[in-house]
Amino acid sequence: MASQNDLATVNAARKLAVLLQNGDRRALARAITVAESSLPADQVKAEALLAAVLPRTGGAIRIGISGAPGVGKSTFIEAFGQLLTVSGKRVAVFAIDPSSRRSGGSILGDKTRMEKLTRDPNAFIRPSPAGSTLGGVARRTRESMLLAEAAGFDVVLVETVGVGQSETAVADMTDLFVLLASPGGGDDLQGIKRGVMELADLLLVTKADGDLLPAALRAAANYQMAFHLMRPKHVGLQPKVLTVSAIEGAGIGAAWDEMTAIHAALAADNRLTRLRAEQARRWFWGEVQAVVSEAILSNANLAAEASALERAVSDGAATPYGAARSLLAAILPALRQ
Ligand SMILES: Nc1nc2c(ncn2[C@@H]2O[C@H](COP(=O)(O)OP(=O)(O)O)[C@@H](O)[C@H]2O)c(=O)[nH]1
Ligand SMILES: [Mg+2]
Repeated sequence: MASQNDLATVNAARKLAVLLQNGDRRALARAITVAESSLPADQVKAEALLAAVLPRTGGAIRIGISGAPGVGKSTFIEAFGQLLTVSGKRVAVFAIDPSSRRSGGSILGDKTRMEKLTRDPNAFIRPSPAGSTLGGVARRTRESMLLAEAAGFDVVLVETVGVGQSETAVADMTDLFVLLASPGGGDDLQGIKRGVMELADLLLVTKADGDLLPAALRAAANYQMAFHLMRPKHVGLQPKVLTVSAIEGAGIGAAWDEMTAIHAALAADNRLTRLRAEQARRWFWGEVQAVVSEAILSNANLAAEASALERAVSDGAATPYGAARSLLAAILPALRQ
């Protein structure tokens, strides 16, 4: 019986894949909803769907957009996205916000800042998937990105909330990591962590307009100096620092030109292929951990065994490694049943 249900599910997935590959935005929205669902039937469907579209993925320029809250990410994406759609490109915008709930994801609140892009037929904007763990949220965003590529989107933007570990997660699923910084008052680099700067391929100083213009130019010079003192992320590709004003539309085209130049340089000598292969490899090992954890927690006996071992570790009665080995010994026969 189960296999007949699965067959129907797989057929439904194939139909959705065809609609998706025709570029239908509603099909993309539905496909992402299926991929985000935790219902077992949807999981079977999502897996079939992703397998069906996989050969059609990889065609987009994948760009992470990061920066502290209030720096101007959403306003920049509104202006940048329109520049791209006007030139005939199709743009998908995703977000990673592990703190978001269905009712109030960061982009949902920000849709007011992306009013025009939201209504643009060549744009697709999706709020962050809900989730308590960054890993779970990141997995769904990666899958959504693949689905958008299969639907023919040329540029995929992933916005981070600019706090916690989300920057690393986004840098690990995109080709380029663009860091936004606001014009500071003085010489300080506004507490942007060195680790985050090291992820950047390009830094954009925002709000370079009106009274803030001189401060923006000063900040840009300071950031450029800071990059000179760092080892570049990619050999021979020193990150540039540009100023932009999303409100006046200044510098947005230059920022895109720089992004395409970096992307072309990475593609030319296969670094892009290697980068994506390495990202896929890490994703796989992340999934191995996730799949094993899920298998444990969905089996009552194993879950009980795991929490007993967890307690033993917290109490100092067992070492984490020893406890993990004991759990593995319990899992192997259980999986064969
Ligand atoms: N002057 C100026 N203000 C901007 C610009 N871009 C964004 N802002 C303002 O900065 C604030 C935060 O912008 P938002 O896009 O929501 O930032 P996010 O939290 O990084 O997404 C808002 O009040 C914007 O109006 C800009 O280019 N120039
Ligand atoms: Mg925002």
